[in-house]
Amino acid sequence: MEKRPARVAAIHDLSGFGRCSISVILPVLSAMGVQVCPVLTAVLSAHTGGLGDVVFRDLTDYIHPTLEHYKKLGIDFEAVYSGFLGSEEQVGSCLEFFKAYPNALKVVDPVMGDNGKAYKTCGESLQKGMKELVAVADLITPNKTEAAMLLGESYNTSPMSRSEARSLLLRLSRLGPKCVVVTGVELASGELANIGYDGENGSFWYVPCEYVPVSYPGCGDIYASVLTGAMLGGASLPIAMGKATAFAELCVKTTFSYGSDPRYGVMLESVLGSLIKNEVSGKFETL
Ligand code: PXL
Repeated sequence: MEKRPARVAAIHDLSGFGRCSISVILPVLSAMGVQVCPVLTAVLSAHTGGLGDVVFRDLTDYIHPTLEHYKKLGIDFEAVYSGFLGSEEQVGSCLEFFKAYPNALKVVDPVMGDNGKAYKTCGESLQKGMKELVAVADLITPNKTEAAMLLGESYNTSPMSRSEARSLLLRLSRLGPKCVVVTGVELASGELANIGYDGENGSFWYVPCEYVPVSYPGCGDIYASVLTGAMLGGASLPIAMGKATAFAELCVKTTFSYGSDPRYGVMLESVLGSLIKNEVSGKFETL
């Protein structure tokens, strides 16, 4: 059998400035010893979070022929991981990718919005398409806004009890995915946490995170990448969640300490070494 690092087809955009999507996914997964093959959905001069008029080039017609090329090469992937899509037509191409590699871990980060609002690139038909991807996924990683959008529920800012948090995870798992992680959930206890459900054994998990009063783009991408890398390395869902939370927290706290413009993203370069040395591990509890 061929011996090599795990390989991921990462279906995301490349945003040149602002440290999100492939610009962070590639270094994070490489640092964890995972090979990333970027399958670009769009190329942007910068992310869409407040940096003015971005240059946007859609790559919808690039994804299907890329898959055909990989099939012809006979290469395999241990994971197929989708994120920011540039158009609703790209949903069909992602479904083709998932179908072409049935043994791969199917990770869907349904990038659609934040803070109760859809990103301006994510209209209703793309939101509908994301549900089709979620339905075939093994693991999904919505934030609270995206969870509400997937469920067709209104965005609720009030803190959740633990049983409401479990119910949210279960409702999402009924859309199809085996494992569900929701990031950035405020609990009635006053804690901010990432919460998870593993449908393999029906377990619920809770990883508290320290509150930092700034929000940076790309943190969801960093979190989902560490989660994917850890799962590919054989970690259980709660261990992977603990590691992903700890690393995202390190990125946020380091950046916050410099007081840099939040739109520029987190200072990944300063902390990547700890991921390479495998020094990052976190805590978890049952939910
Ligand atoms: O991190 C999510 C993301 C990915 N890609 C683009 C974005 C964003 C969030 O704003 O604008 C282009």
